[in-house]
Amino acid sequence: MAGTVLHSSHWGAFRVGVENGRLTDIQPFERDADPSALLAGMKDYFDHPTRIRRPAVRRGWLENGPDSDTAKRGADPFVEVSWDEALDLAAAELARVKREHGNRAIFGGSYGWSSAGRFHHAKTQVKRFLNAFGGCVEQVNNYSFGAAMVLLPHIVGDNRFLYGPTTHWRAIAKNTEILLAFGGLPGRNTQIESGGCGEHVQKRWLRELAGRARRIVNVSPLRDDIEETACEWWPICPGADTALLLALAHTLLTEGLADRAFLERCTTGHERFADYVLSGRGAAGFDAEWAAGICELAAPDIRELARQLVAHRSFITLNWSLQRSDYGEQPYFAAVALAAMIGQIGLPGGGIGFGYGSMNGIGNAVPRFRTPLLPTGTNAVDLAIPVARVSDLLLRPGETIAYNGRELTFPEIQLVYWAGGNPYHHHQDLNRLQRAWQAPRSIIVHETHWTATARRADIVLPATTTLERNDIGTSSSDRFMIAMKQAVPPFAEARDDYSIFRALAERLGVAEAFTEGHDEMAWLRRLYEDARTSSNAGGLALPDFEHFWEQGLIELPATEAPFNLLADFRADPEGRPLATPSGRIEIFSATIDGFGYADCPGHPVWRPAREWRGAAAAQRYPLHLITNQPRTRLHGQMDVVGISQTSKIDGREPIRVHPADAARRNLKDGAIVRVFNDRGACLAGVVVSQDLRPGVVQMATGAWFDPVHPGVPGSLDAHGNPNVLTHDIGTSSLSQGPSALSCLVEIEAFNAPLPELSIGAPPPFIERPFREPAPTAPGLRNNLQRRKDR
Ligand SMILES: Nc1nc2c(c(=O)[nH]1)N[C@H]1C(S)=C(S)[C@@H](COP(=O)(O)OP(=O)(O)OC[C@H]3O[C@@H](n4cnc5c(=O)[nH]c(N)nc54)[C@H](O)[C@@H]3O)O[C@H]1N2
Ligand SMILES: Nc1nc2c(c(=O)[nH]1)N[C@H]1C(S)=C(S)[C@@H](COP(=O)(O)OP(=O)(O)OC[C@H]3O[C@@H](n4cnc5c(=O)[nH]c(N)nc54)[C@H](O)[C@@H]3O)O[C@H]1N2
Ligand SMILES: [Mo]
Repeated sequence: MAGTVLHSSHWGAFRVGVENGRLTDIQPFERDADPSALLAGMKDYFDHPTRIRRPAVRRGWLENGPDSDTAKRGADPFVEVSWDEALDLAAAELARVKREHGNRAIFGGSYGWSSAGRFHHAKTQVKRFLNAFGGCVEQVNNYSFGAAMVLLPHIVGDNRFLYGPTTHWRAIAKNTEILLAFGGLPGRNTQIESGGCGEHVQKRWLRELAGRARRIVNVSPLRDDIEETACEWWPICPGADTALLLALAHTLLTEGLADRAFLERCTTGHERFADYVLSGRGAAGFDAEWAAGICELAAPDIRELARQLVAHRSFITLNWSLQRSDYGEQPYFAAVALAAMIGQIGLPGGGIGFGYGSMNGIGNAVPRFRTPLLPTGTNAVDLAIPVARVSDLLLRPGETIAYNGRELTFPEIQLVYWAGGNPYHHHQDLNRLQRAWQAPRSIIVHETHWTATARRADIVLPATTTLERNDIGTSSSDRFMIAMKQAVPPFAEARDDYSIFRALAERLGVAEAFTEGHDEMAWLRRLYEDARTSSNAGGLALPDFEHFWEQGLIELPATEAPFNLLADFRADPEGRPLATPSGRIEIFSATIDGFGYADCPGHPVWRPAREWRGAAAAQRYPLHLITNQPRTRLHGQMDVVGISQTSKIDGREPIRVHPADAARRNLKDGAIVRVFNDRGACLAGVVVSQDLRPGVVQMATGAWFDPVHPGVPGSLDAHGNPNVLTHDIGTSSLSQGPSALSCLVEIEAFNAPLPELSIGAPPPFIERPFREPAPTAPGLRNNLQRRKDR
């Protein structure tokens, strides 16, 4: 039997060719005019040698359980076991930790993207399961816009700027004359939409805008952050954006161009910010000449741009990357202040937005509807850490950090549960994470593939991929809801996360709370019908589940009237106030000021990054490393196949280097280099490129972490995961977000024989009975190491 099955992924909808239950090919969804190149890798990824075939337990843990030598994670071989044995071990360990230490000793943050389906969304499943079991320490916020999502509610009342609806692309394409895009509008990134998408829209709008706009300015260290569209490139120094924003504000103030009427009606605290801009650093203030030196741009250009931003309809967008750096709150805070001074917030195609080059759906015109969502129940443990403080949590039990006006004390974690995320992809300073990872007694991971995280777990449970189960793919910023029908049977012994948790819940006596008696299809029906009922109440008529499932998709109408975020507020600030204390845009926030944080005061300020050109470390590490999103994969997913593999140089992740920086180090295109700083080192293959400013090097995230000596923190990563180099420091006390993009490195030719890569094959397995003696002195090294870290 042959046919195609409609399905979806974070990189778009697609059709799976199936013959006799076997996957034959993957084709883009016919309605998508600009499908993602990532689809091409899926077929090989599905049954790649790194797929996890059977449940597996790390040898040391199988022998010694929670008393094992945790320093052996990543080094020990694995033992494949039956599902029953694996589930019994996992359930017994969960029960032990709960009994001996309470649920506060279980960390179930489990951050990560897993797959597009809303039911089998692994992180949500973990949460639901652990909540049914009595709760766990959770993670809040995200790596994407962790600083922005804590800051923005204080200054504009909520997170509509991030979660939408945001100003429509249509409004921008039809009205905007000057588009100032910090971090550009990389089409590479807008391949992706969380929850999937039926159509990729950004390129079309950008093209339409380019046909009529006066100026599109790509303010970015990388020229190709805008591609295929005529634009100006302002090759700003990384981390300098706040300086440029303050200088633009300075010109508006000194030339009398700020919109006083808007500031008076719609904002509070603008006088304090104006004082800071004009006299916060002596008589000259934060003027264009000062900023020109910091940003390495020309002062007259900055002044002229400021004048044009008020003279014409202008829109400022900052990509999320800008706040994923030291004091990442500041460029966002300063941009809101500048946009308020320009006075076009709420006008058609005017004002400010974020992330138009970060994700496909930003600015997409979609009617409001409720997306299906698996309820997670309530967590009886009242502690959640900001997501990027994971190593701190594990390394510093008993210590307290400041966070958004509160104090959080880290408990001692005994057990880590992770499904659907890859901390050895996403976290910064992986050598520090490796030390932190030794602290818990037990680590349980569900994975589809032998990622670096799966290789560092004690119990590994093989999960199905999305192709092997039924689900619903949808995002609130895409017009298509996709019935993701199972295309092929589960690979080897893989099970879906829901079935795994159901089996554990049965063993632990919480099956009823977890399943509510539903199987997969019953859940899909219920989630869909719940969402449909609320969407229908909102005026959108969705078909019932049977029709949806049979049709295979729902296409919502495009919203015709272009939406401008905060237009209602602008029209009537008294009647339609923001949810801030003043009801207005808070250019000075008394709330933030009241927290008393030197690293994030009450109004926007200039703070050079901790890791910055002028800093002492820059003597030894003169290159600024940008670790942006990969064109060739989603994070770590599909790194071992497809265009990700063909992009590698001698198997190593590419690093782009400016010709001047390459020449100074005598490096040719294709050379293998060691990229290093005090935190770590990895190999990479040089691509000499004019598309980045001198002094900046760029490596995408996502190469699977492959240290030469697994289990030994500090060992050279042979493959090119740049998170061995990035630092693990919160953006500020306000949001404690990740600050990956502030990072200095040096590179040098690597002339030694190239170390072999191990990541393309499964880890070593061993069979019982073991012939060599068991590892001695369990836990000893681990405890010594922990003491050293405190
Ligand atoms: N240096 C640096 N680091 C960064 C960033 C950066 O800009 N610079 N960006 C950060 C950002 S914004 C993000 S969002 C994170 C992303 O970090 P992650 O979301 O952790 O990265 P992924 O590789 O997508 O990890 C998802 C994992 O889920 C697995 N998976 C897929 N489907 C299933 C399933 O059904 N069940 C189970 N159990 N597992 C499944 C995949 O195999 C994959 O390993 O990275 C962050 N890290
Ligand atoms: N293909 C692909 N697309 C993705 C993802 C993926 O893994 N693969 N991940 C998705 C996810 S989870 C997220 S959160 C978004 C993230 O979206 P973003 O955070 O916007 O993405 P980045 O690629 O990190 O950054 C965009 C650009 O910002 C520029 N930039 C970096 N630092 C600075 C700076 O200091 N100043 C200025 N002006 N520019 C700077 C870099 O040149 C970079 O190319 O991307 C999504 N899109
Ligand atoms: Mo993200």
